Amino acid sequence: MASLAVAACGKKEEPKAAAPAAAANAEEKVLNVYNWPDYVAQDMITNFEKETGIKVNYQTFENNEALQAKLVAGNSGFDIVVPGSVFVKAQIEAGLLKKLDKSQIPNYKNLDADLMKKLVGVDAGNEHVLPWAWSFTTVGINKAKVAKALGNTPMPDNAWDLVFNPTYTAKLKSCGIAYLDSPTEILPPALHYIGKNAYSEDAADHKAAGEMLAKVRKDIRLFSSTMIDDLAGGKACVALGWAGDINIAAKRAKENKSGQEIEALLPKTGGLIFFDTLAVPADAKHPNNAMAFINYFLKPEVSAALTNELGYPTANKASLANVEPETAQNKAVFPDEGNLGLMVPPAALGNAARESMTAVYTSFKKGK
Ligand code: SPD
Repeated sequence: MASLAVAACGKKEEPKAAAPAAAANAEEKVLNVYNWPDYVAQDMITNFEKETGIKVNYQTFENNEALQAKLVAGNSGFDIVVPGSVFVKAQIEAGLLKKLDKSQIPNYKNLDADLMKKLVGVDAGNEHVLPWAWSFTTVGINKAKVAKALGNTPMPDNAWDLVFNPTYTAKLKSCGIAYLDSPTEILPPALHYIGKNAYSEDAADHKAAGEMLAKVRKDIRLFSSTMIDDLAGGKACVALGWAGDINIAAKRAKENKSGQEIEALLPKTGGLIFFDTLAVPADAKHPNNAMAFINYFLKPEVSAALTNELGYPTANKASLANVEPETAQNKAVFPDEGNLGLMVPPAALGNAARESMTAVYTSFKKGK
């Protein structure tokens, strides 16, 4: 009665309070998602469609550079994209991402506040993005093949030597070394290996990393966008890749009963932590559906399924109870405090630094 009386007096407070839901209903029931390959739990999309009636169109991209090009071109048509933390700051500064409407994301409270602090450097106030998953860039190996190719040479103390030190790469080229195919995936670990800031914006540092890389170029078999298959299928015995994808390859090799054991190593000098983040392009046509998707993803059991099935750690603290013990105890999924302390935290790269890295990477890849 009281609310009817207020409405009869012509006051607008109550309709305003109901605005987000009304807006969500007004959008056509469509959501266009652009994510990395092998990065969603099996039933997540169908379950979201069933629960919300929103039809999801799902496409994938292979590296941050490809996503960046789509966002910069504009009118991508995507409502949800998943940029790596290294690109987020520049994307926010260029006005490419919308602020999240947290009033439509009640499950936002499930996120781990400590991990969210790690993103503040790329997204001040955590206003635009939140983690889909995180992991670290490292070296992955097929244990038996690497042992055979190294022969009498023992495994190095520092796992990065397997991909950057010619003494090791010369031996491992026989079973195949694969690098990720992207300047911003290769230059940061190369800089870290030569003792520079992994996210240095100094072109002279990039040049020095390029000189180190040139010495191993002849030993690199693949620049891979299909690292999981390349490792699990035997095209490569060593990978400079993401721990999460190496974990997937390990699982696949086991399921295929290949007898091959694949492992993501924890380098003594540390891997490079990254976050892949959920974001909404500034020109998204279905931002309310995007918020519904984010809120759905943040349900504990939904976030945990990504970690259980794919070996990428979740930043959803409330979901940790749903993570299977074997996955929770796997240090290649959730590194312990000691290892985390050694790792390079996520950071941003500006446009000029990325251009300089691209120039160095392109010459390295061409072998010139
Ligand atoms: N299979 C999922 C791959 C996601 C990798 N994103 C990594 C970005 C690191 N900079």
